[in-house]
Amino acid sequence: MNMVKILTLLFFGISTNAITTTSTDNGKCEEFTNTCAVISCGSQRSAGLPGRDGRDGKEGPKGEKGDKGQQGHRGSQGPPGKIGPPGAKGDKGSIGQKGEQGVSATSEVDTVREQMKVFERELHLLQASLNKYNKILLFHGGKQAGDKVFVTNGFEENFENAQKTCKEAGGNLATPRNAAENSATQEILHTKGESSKSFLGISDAQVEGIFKYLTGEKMTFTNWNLGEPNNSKDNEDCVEIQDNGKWNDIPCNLLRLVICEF
Ligand SMILES: *[C@@H]1O[C@H](CO)[C@@H](O)[C@H](O)[C@H]1NC(C)=O
Ligand SMILES: [Ca+2]
Repeated sequence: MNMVKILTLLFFGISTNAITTTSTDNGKCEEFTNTCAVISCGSQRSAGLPGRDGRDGKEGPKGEKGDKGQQGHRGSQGPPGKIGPPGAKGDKGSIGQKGEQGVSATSEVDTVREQMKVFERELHLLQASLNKYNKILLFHGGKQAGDKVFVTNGFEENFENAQKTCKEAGGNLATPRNAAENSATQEILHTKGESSKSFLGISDAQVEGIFKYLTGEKMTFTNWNLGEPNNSKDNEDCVEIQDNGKWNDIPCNLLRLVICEF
């Protein structure tokens, strides 16, 4: 075993010792150290002067790969990566709770139809009721003409009071606006006996000679007796209807049968 090899081994041992920390390697180092001491002692034979320092030996073979070092510190965070491709379509969600029942147009129409039927029935009952009271009224002396009904309370009053009575009853003083209405008024006079007379809702109190309805409207129908209106004694602003259906202007303070129209 030559010196170079021994030194190399020795160096290797020390190097190994410096790197490793295990107790097993420490034992190896002591072994090499002892070997070195024995050889050094054995070479002390000649008594000559010590020689010059030897030259450096050749570079030894490459050592074995060392053990893995300790893990390094964690690096700083890198830049964000590119946006990835869209993910696959997710699974279908579970079915939601059932909503409240809506009102269908069909059922609404049915409801309206039902209500119409109810209204129709009530309308028929109302019509029957009206017919009944109309019969009672006519039986009691009322006379109908179109949608008007003429009726008397059987009393005689002056023009002002007769008008008031009819208003309070919810009607008006009889005011025939056509032949049919005039006939209906006349018929009432017939039921009250001969030469019965009644005031009409007509007057020329505002402008002498120009008779108008009490509403102020122009007349649409007249049935004056021959020679009337004559404004006798310049005191005839009111009008009466006689049992022949003819009209005559008379003083407003006379008493006449009250006939109202409704
Ligand atoms: C005028 O009319 C009244 C009734 O209102 C009658 O009594 C009188 O005779 C009439 N006069 C004339 C001149 O026709
Ligand atoms: Ca007259």
